[in-house]
Amino acid sequence: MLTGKTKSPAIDYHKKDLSNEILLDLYASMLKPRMIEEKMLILLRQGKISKWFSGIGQEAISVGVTRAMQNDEYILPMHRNLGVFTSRNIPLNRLFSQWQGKASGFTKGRDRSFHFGTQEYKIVGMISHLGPQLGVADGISLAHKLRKENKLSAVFTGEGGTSEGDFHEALNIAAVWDLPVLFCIENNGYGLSTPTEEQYRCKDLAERGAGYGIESHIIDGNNILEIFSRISEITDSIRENPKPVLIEFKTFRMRGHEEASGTKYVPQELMEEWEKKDPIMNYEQYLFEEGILTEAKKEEFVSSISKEIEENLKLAFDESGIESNVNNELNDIYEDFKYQEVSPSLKTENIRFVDAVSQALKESVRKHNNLVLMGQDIADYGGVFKITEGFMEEFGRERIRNTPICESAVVGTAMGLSINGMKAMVEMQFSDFVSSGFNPIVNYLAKVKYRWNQNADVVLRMPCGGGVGAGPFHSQTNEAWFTKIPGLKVVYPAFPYDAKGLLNTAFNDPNPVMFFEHKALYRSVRQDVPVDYYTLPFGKASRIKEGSEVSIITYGAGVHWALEVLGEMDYDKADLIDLRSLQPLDIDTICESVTKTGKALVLTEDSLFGSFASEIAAMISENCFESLDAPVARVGSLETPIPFAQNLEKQYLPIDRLHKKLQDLIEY
Ligand SMILES: Cc1ncc(C[n+]2csc(CCOP(=O)(O)OP(=O)(O)O)c2C)c(N)n1
Repeated sequence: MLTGKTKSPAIDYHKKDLSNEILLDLYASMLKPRMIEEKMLILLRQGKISKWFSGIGQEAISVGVTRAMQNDEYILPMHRNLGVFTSRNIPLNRLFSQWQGKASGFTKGRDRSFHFGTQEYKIVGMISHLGPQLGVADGISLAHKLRKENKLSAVFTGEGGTSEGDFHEALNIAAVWDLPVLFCIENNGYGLSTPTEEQYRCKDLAERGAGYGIESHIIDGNNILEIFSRISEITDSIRENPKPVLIEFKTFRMRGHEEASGTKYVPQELMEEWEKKDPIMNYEQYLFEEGILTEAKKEEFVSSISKEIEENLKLAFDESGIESNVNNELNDIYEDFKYQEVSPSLKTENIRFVDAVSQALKESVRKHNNLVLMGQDIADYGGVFKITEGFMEEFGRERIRNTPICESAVVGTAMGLSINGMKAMVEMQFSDFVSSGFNPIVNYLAKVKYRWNQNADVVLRMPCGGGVGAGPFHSQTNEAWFTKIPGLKVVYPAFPYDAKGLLNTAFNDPNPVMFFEHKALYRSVRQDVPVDYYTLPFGKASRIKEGSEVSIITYGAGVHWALEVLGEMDYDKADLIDLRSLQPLDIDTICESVTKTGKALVLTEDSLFGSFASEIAAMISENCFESLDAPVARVGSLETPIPFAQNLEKQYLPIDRLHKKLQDLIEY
């Protein structure tokens, strides 16, 4: 592939005033990923590596873009961008070890191929879901913009990935916030086996730029000089005047989606046509014709790259396999966090739950000057629950940011802020809408620390819960969607005092925290709360009532329902435990209580099947079986969506069933 000489280049090159040094560097920089790939294809056939996504024929894009970026600017590549990694001079043995799941790679064997990031080389690799990458670039660039650093990020997607909602959301956010992001579409003709005409209807994807109100360009993705010169001009202009720019690179995927899948569905003529436009052979020919490259010089490049590949492959193959050790795995789920107790002052005021949340938020924005709040209508309007009312006046529009209705890319943006040294909060307008941002939460934020040791310093505020007559889409309590995902912390206070202290802790904790706030408690529950800043630890339940005959374990609105029913029954022998935080969970307090009483009732607002209450019931059975005098009782909502009409909602929620269940358990 690298030896042939074409008659004359099928690509029109203009070197303008580029020095020979740069021209040769661009050549060698394309040659390296090509030679690595050719080696990988051999190893694949020998069964020495497992899977390979080829970027052969697309090297000019990775190399041209990376060379036009500054080394301290982030690049977010996809699965065919080996040239980004090699152009950032990552030692090849580390790449090879990464692909073999070994310790010198970037993920301790936990993720494969190009699914990793590295702060050292300012590369943020993809997750398999493709699109979320784009919102992350928004966040990285927002951090640059807020710090007035005149830097941009460049993010890649295939043309297939542009059909995902994340593409639309990320471009839209970048547009309305004028974020310095270079969005690079590599249009290589096929998304797996799907040709472009089955992927989208517009003529060129670059046309979409106009739809977002952003600049866009079409660039020949096989012409390294056009890419390097035009992207250099564009990146200069973005640095000077922060703005998003959309580039559509026209290129072609010369091999199968991955090596095992072949290219049978691609017409042979198309292959032949694009083979003539090979970005390396053509450029090589051009350099020969210009007298810039000689056979001797080419041989020098080839032998030095080949030596580098062989030496580094040997290092990787000689490295032993990753050690498997359960503790290593479990210890890398969360970023270390040393909780610092800030004790409450004696001075208190009687405030509502909603005021406590608002106070913690305000104090945390004051305390952390790198914290950015994002949410729909949270700026001038103060949020639908008025929690951020007046914030914009104190902190300004840069830190208190109204977002478009783009939950997924906003969560991605929060991730990007964290990658680039900031803290972020996202307010879901209602916790129900988190389903539109579910993917980046459970697949990006939750897993990123485990995958490549990057924390997600993000708090997601979740106004949740029923009893407010708001129907199926404004009333859910969806904590169980998240409690089962390793990597997330889940906090669910029931009182203003706890809400303030725990929310302050959430902002100190460098991990992703899902903070549930029950809407029905916002204005109905009051408490004397310290006026100053204080913190409370996660993973510590609170004993609301001390009793010896039955344990009631619950959280959120359940705590108030339990208090109500105990009052109605005039029963004072219950040990009432408010969990406050679900992940981490205070198993010790639960077990201690159940061991003492011998009876346990677990109460949740969620419908029972697969609920968090079910998990606690299982834990009690497993850990406290010998102390139990009765089967563990669970009380929750009906197995239906939550209905709107008052009587239906009342019937759905567990409160009316609680009395009887508790009575039965006491009498068991
Ligand atoms: C959300 C999601 N859906 C489906 C897939 C499976 N998948 C992986 S790559 C791919 C094709 C991507 O095409 P494109 O974005 O054009 O990139 P290319 O592979 O052509 O470089 C598909 C369907 C996935 N990874 N993520």
